[in-house]
Amino acid sequence: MNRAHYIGGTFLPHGDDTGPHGDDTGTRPLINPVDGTIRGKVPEAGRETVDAAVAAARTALGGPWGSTSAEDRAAALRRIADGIQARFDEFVEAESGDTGKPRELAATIDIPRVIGNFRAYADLLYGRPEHAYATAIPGWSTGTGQALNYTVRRPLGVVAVVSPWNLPLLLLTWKVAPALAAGNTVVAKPSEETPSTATLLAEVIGQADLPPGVFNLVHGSGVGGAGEHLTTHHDVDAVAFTGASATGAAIMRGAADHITPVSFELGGKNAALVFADADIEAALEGTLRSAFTHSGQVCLCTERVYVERPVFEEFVAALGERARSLTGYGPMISAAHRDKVLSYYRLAADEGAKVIAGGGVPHFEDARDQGFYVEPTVLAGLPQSSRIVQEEIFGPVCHVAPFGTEDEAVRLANDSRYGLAATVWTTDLSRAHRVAPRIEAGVVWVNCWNLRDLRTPFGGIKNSGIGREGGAYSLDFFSEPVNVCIQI
Ligand code: NAD
Ligand code: 6OD
Repeated sequence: MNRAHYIGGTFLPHGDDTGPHGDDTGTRPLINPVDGTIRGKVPEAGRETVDAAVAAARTALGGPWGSTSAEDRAAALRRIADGIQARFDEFVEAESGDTGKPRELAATIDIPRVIGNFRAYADLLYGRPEHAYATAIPGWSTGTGQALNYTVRRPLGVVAVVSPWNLPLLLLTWKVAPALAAGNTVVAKPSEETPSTATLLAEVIGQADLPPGVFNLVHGSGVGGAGEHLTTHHDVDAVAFTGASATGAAIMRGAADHITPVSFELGGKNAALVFADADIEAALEGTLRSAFTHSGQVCLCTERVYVERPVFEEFVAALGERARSLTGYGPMISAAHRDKVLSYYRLAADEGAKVIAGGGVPHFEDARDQGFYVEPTVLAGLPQSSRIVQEEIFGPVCHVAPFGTEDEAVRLANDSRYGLAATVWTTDLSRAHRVAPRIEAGVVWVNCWNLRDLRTPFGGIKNSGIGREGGAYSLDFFSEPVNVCIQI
């Protein structure tokens, strides 16, 4: 597969045959996290390549795309969704190949959601209300009678989309679809670790009859690379970013020079609160899923579990047993990320944590032993101030601690610099309603986890993000209201 930049409706030649494009800085190897082998190459866009992509997006804004109706754009999004659906298996293969996630996960979550993102925004365009206000002319103004105000929304312009490696195309299209729906043009930069499905998307868009330059793709790394060139670019009108909080802070500093609006979905250290009145079986299965899906490499994964004292010992023992029996899980994305996660496992041991399950590296006696696997791990016994309890690890690990009262549970959940998501397990309806709104997080699930309705607001507070995406929230971010006032 040729993972090339896609600019102005054309894939640029790169790498093997032709050498780097423009001032590209060569290629980097793409590593298979399952067995450590090299599975391809990714070009590293230099500044000229990023400039060319932004220029193509700017030109496309002034072309036919700039005057498309919502109906035309909805039809374009549906053609993209159909194009992905037609190549479903190829997308699954590429997503699973880049990330190492089990094919089943890519086939049941990632790629269906990618298609869902395009379809959802095609549908949502029709539900957009337009506002009009009849205004009485005040005495001090000239003229008499009334004025009519109406508010139209216009696209922001050229939008930069920068996305991470964990749910590569799901998170990229979660921004690309509403950005296009609102009439913007896009320059996307996927993670350098997972460029394949974004490249397939460019192929699909190339066949979906969108004007050239409406969607552009550049590959490359972040700091000092394509990501930084793009997000600091003077001709980019908005940056939509998902990734680590520290990266968000760096992007925000760069965006400040041009007062570029940003939408950020950042890190998390998500809490689950398990009350003694919960359906314990459901809470156990839910916590297992929320801690270990995609080996903990989902920003919404639970890394802190607080359990009410009367059921604490029983819960910890059962969660440990279930974590030990997990099979078929995927690796960490890279050797570097595996080493980071293992450094937290070592820190936990050094700090005297009780290792209830895992804590090391699994042995498979096959090629996976050269891959980047770590064991699903359950820890207990550390104080709330421990780095294990405070820092995002982004691996298959959770720490379980007891609580005594509802107030204490809420206090512990909120004792974090992050505020992305939380889960509450209780059968007491009043308690659920009391507790959920007190939790400092953008999303609170009660007796479930990661149930997503694409119309609902999604995002974090504190270090977990700025703004909300989803449904009308995304369409609001990706467009600007303009008020027109006519005296009548
Ligand atoms: P990352 O921040 O390292 O990289 C994300 C993207 O940003 C990549 O494309 C990268 O090349 C680019 N990038 C890095 N530095 C940059 C810079 N200075 N300027 C511009 N671009 C830059 O994140 P990651 O390691 O790919 O992903 C894991 C992180 O993402 C975790 O912290 C996780 O919590 C977070 N995440 C958050 C959400 C959410 O919805 N809140 C979703 C998924 C992942
Ligand atoms: O489901 C979504 O829309 C979403 N933004 C999920 C984020 C997952 C983070 O890894």
